[in-house]
Amino acid sequence: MSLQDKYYSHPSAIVNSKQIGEGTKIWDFCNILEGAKIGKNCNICHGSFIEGNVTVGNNVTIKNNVSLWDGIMVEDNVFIGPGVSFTNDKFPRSKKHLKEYPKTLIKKGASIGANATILPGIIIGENAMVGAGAVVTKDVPANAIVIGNPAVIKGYTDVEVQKWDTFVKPRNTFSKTKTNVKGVEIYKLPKASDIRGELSFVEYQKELPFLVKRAYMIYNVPGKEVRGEHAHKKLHQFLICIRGSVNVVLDDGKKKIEVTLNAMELGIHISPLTWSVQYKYTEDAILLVFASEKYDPNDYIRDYQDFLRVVKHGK
Ligand code: T46
Repeated sequence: MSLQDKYYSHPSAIVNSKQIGEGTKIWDFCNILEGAKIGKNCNICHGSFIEGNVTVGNNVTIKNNVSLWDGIMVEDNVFIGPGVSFTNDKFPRSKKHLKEYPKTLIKKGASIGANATILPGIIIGENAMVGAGAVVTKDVPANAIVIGNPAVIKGYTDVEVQKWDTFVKPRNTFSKTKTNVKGVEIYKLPKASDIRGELSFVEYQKELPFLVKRAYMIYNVPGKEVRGEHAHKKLHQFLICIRGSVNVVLDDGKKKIEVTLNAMELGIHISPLTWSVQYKYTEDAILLVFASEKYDPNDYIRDYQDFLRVVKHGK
């Protein structure tokens, strides 16, 4: 069987690459240069241009009029919308060429909306979603939804919004509720209210499931900033937003929830091996965190793929 029998290319397409996977379709007026590596079952639509130092994984969709320049890597199951503009030179000048082009990486399952622009050297994380027309100037974390120019994080894909006030018990009593994310519980803390004001408290083995070796506070966070984006190997944490409001995304590798911490009497217990993101801080927000261990940079898992691997295989 010849190479051409394994994939389809429209008669008007120019295909000089010899590394095209089975079942791939290359439509009219595409141009695929020698050296480009294209996986199986891809769909490369009208007018797309792919340079030689480009790798495209399996099941990738590239809609009309997309150019993939040298240095771009696209992993499996990525969707690239029509007219998406990739770039590989931050300060282009006519007839001046870089010795080496920055590497742009679009990770597994990510989608890029129509006419978005991706600056050179950007990494777009697993399952991220780039909105139509966004201008992506910074790396996009796994599962993030970004929009605008410059693109900012507006949310996370596939999160179930956890409304805490729908299931907590009446005020002034303590309650603890499991969530759909393994190892994450939401606590409604007790509160003593009287004419002098209010007092909320947490006590080990009642409202606090671990002994505290460390506490820290996060505050003065500019509204568009996103913190966290990591998991811990051994650390238990308990989060209380003691002023303002912050959204917390929690992910056990299978399910994701988003909780808005906007009341003093609300706490979240986060067990080890939970991917956590904190964002949408209000200007006045103060996040108080109790931690079961002293600070240890080696306890962090910062790469989402590593996190999924550890959750699945234990290492
Ligand atoms: C988490 C979320 C909720 C220390 O030196 N000691 C500490 O106890 C902590 C927490 C941090 N640091 C240093 C390490 C970094 O140089 O403070 C700097 C900022 O920390 P990081 O970038 O980790 O901040 P966040 O907001 O991304 O994450 C923090 C916690 O580190 C993390 O465990 O779950 O808050």
